[in-house]
Amino acid sequence: MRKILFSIFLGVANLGHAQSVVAEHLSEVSAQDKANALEVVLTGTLRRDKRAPGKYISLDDDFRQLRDLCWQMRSLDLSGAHLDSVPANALHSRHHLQKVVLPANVKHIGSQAFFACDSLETLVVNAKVPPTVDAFAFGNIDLSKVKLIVPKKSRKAYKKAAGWSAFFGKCPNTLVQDPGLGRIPQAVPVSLIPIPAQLEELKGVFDPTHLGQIIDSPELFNEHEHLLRILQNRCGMKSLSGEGKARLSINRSLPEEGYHLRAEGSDLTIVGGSPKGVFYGLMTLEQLFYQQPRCKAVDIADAPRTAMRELMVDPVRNWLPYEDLKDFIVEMARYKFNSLHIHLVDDQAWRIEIQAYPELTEKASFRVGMDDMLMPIGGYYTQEQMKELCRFAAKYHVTIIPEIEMPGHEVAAIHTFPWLTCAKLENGEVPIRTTCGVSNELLCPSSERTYEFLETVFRELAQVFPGQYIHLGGDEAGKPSLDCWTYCDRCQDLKCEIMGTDSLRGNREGNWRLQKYMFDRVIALLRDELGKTPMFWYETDFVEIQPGCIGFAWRDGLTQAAIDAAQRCDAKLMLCPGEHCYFDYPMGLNDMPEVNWGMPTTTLEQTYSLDPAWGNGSEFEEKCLNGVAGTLWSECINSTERLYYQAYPRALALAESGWSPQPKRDYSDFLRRLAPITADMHKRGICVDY
Ligand code: TNX
Repeated sequence: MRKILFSIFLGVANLGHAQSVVAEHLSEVSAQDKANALEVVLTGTLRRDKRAPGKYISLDDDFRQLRDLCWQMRSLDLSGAHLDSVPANALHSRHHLQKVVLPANVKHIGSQAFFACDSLETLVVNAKVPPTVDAFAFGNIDLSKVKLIVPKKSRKAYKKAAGWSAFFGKCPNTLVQDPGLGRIPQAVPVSLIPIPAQLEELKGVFDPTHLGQIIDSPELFNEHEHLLRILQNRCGMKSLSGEGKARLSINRSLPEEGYHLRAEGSDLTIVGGSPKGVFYGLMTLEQLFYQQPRCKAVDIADAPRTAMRELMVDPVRNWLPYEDLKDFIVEMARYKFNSLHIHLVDDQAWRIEIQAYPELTEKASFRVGMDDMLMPIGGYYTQEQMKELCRFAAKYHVTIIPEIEMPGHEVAAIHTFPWLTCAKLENGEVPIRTTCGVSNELLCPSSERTYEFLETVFRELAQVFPGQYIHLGGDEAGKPSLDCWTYCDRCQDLKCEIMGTDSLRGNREGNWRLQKYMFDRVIALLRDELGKTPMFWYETDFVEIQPGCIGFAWRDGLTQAAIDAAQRCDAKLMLCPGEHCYFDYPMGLNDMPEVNWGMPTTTLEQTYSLDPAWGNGSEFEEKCLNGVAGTLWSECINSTERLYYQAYPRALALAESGWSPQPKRDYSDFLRRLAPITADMHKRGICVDY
């Protein structure tokens, strides 16, 4: 049964007529009506899909549809529906939601069910007995602004019930029924992530409130500021008036990112191999204060196992506002990540201003829809913003790595300039892609105009991003791969010329030589002329990793093949194997289930178990291993809150895998140290669950 009650025009989204929808189940409602719905009334026995391993596509889950498809919903009335439980993450980060009515039979509210529903004004719960409430169900909402309406005779019971009292202003909105995480132990053992190479707990405590002076050099101006910030935020110190001394200094004989920290009595000393090292000492210091402003006295000697610890974000498939990137940097730096890789273009959008080609962002930075989520997704970063972001990130010793894909995952550019491809296009154009997956239209390697385009783009990019690295993509160029070029005579001529034989003309075999040709030309520009280090997603067809470049081992099951290539070529490799490092995959079945391409799951333990040397021993590690990366592809990450939810706590496990010596690592000890750190994240409004 389904009725459309009324329609009103919705200017904001420009999607036509918004509606009030009444239905038993949302699967009865058309995609467009779901996208337009401002008011939703459901009357059926609400379904929560239970997915079997290997089955990921869900169309029937009422809660997922409410959360992700009714993206404009202001009001949700479930008073006539049957449901025992509002599942975990049911309405996670739905910022428009103002009013919710829950039925009389509801008994339980899952963790993060209403996380960051920060426009919520009225919550009506018709259950006489207060439902049990899991951790952070109403996290990141100012509950004093929410009117809770419950059956008259039950008001007292709600006032007393765990998880509900905060609505009555009785206690702050902290964790309730916390399933183990976030509980702060009394004895306060030292809990650091990543675990330092050497940690000695000394007798007594370190009491920063007795500090009176910071002794350092002008070179450490930035670190000085960080120390003041930490003392103020963590220890409530507005000024330093005690007798203790904080000494920050550099000793170049230490590893560049290494540091020695001693905190005892009223004195603090941090010696770093460079300002970076001092900064990491300060990040350790801040974690020592997470649980209380006085901590155990410690002596720590620390340095990273791998040079690059990276997280990758994808503002293409879903948009990530510029300001949110800054917050993300602050958070990752706490765990000693030093690189943020931004995937700036793909089939679904072009997200960076290129002054020579304003059409790219004019035509390809806005679309409606990501798979079945019919919402407007738009935005791009100006060059000024990116320059500012790099300056900001530098204060946290984070390098920004921009990525422009080639020759595949480039539909946004080809949509703007169809001459970039040699694929046969219907009506001479290709639409912006609105679904996940792989497109067959590739940049044409045999056209000089392609190189003019790439050169212009990369020259501008090199001016905007001062960092050492530029990522060139290189993954998944069509299915079957590189076939677009099989039907281009000019490409086949070029291939035959490169190979010195006609034997593979008209055959897909050997087309990878064209990809190498294209990469070699761009690498020559970036590496030889602009002094950059090019990076790319390694595909086994490449066979080679060119000198001075860095490959990324990403495909499930093909890590050893990438390692073999790196060793063969004496090249550097980043490890981000899907099995451990793809944080876009859910941590467990049914955790944030989505319509997607069939994602597997990656548990926290699986991430933790990553050995960056992949069992290849010290020779590979010393010569070829550049670092580790965690990816946050955003086909299913449709809010910034969700980005954090996917990233953490797995990024903490990855941080430790990339930083700490293997013999120091132990999963159960990691879990112990994780509790106070996630508790701190909760306090700061970041939801993590595991
Ligand atoms: C594969 S990983 C891709 C991305 C997708 C991702 C989804 C890689 C280099 N390419 O285009 O977003 O899978 O997990």
